[in-house]
Amino acid sequence: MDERKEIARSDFPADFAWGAATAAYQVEGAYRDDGRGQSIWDTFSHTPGKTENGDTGDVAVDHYHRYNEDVALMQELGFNAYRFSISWPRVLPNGRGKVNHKGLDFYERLVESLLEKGIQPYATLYHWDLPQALQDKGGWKERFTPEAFAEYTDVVSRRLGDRVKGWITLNEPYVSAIIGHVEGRHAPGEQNMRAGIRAAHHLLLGHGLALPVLRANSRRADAEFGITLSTTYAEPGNDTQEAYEASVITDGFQNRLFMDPLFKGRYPDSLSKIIDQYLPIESGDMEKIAAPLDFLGINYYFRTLALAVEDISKAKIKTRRVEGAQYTEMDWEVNPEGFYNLLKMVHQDYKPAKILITENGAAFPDVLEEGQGKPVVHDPDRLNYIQEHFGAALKASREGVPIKGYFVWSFLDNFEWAYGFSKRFGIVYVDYPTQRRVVKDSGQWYQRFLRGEG
Ligand code: IFM
Repeated sequence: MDERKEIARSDFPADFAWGAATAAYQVEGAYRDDGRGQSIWDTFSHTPGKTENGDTGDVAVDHYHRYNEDVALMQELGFNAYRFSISWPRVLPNGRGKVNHKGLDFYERLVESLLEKGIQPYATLYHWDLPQALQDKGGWKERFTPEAFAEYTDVVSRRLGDRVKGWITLNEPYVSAIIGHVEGRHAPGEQNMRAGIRAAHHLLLGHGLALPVLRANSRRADAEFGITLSTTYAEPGNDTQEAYEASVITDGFQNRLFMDPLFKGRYPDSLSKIIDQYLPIESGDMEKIAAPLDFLGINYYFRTLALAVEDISKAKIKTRRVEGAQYTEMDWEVNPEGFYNLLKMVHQDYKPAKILITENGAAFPDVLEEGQGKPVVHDPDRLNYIQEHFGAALKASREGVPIKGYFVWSFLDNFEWAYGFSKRFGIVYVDYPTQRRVVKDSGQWYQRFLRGEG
C-alpha cells in the first residue's frame, strides 16, 4: 500500500486533530519532585533485571522541567493537539485521599501553556503508572482500584475540566492487564491468567465509573470523552485450522476482550473457555462499561500472523515472520494494510461514533549527525512508516471510517518501558546526556505536511 503521493493535510477533515502523544512516566522524570508518590513503574524499573540496562524513568526526558520549551516546539511543528498522560501518584501520592496540589499545578501549567499556543490538550488519565500504595493492596485485581480511579478522575477533572478538550480514561488496558499480569513483562510483573482477567475487568469498570464523572465535571462545551485501546490486525499465518484458531485467540485478547464489553456490553464468546471462570462481574458492571463513548482511541503498530497457541495460560501465541518484509527495531512488521484492515473491521463490527488514532509510529535506530552547521537525524524508515500509515488511514477515512484525529507516537524519544532508552520512537530526537532536542527528518516532514506544503 503506497498512497503517499496523494497525501495532503487538506485530504483530511478541516477540524482534524493533528499532533503527537507521550505518557507521563516515559517523559516527565522528576520522580521525587513536588510530593509525587511512587508508582508500580518506579518499583518495577528499580528492580534489577526488569528493564534493559536497568533504565528507569527517574529523569526520563525531563519534560516536567522542560515542558515550556517542549510545547513551544510542538507549536513550531504545527500541532493543533497534544496527547499526554497524567501521573496518578503525582496527584494522589497514596492513590486515594490526600491530594498533592503541586502535582495538579504541573498539569495546569502544561494545559495553560498548550492553550496559549493554540494546541488542544488531550489528557489520558491512566497510562500504566498505578500508585504503588494501591498495588500493595492488590491493585487492578481488586475492586477498590476502579473506585479509587473514579475518585482520582474527579480530582483531576474538577481542576482541569474547564480547559481540557479530550479526555481518555485508560491507555491500552490490554497491556496493563495481560502484559502486566499474565506475561509479566510489564509492571506489576505477575504471571497469572486469573490476575490478568480480574485486572482487565476492573480496568474496564474503572473506565465505566470514570466516564460519568468526566461528563459531569467537564465545563468545555466541545469536550469529548473516550478510551484508547491497543490493537493488532490478526490473521492466520498459514491455512491450517491451528493457525486460524490462534488468530481468533489473538484477536480475542488484543481487540475483542475490550471492544466487546465497551460496545456490546458483554465479553467475547471466542475467549469464554479461558476467561469466564475468572471474570469478577457484579450486577450493573457491564452497563457501566458499555456507556456511550464520544470516540474510540486506536493505537496501531503492527499486524500479527498467528500460527499456533503455544501456551494459553500465558496468552502466548506462536507467530510467523514474513520473508522480505520490513521490521522495526521492536521487531514489529511494517504493515499499513493491517492498519487499514483493522480500521475497517472496527468500524464494521463496533461502529464507534468517531475514531482518533491516539498512537502510531515506529522505532528505528537513529544517529545524531552534524549537518550544515546544525545537528540532524536522518530517519527515512520512520518517515516512510508514518507516510504509509497516514495513507492507510486516509484510505479508510475515504471509505467512511470516521477518523477525526492522528497522534504520532511519539513526540520525543523516551523511556520505552522494559526496553528502557534502547528504542527511539520520537519524531524529535533526544540526546539523553544533554537533554537536547533535535527535530528528526520525520518531524520536519510532519511540519511541512501540517503547513500544507505536502
Ligand atoms: O511506548 C508505548 C506506549 O506507551 C503505549 N503504546 C505503545 C508504545 C510503543 O511501544
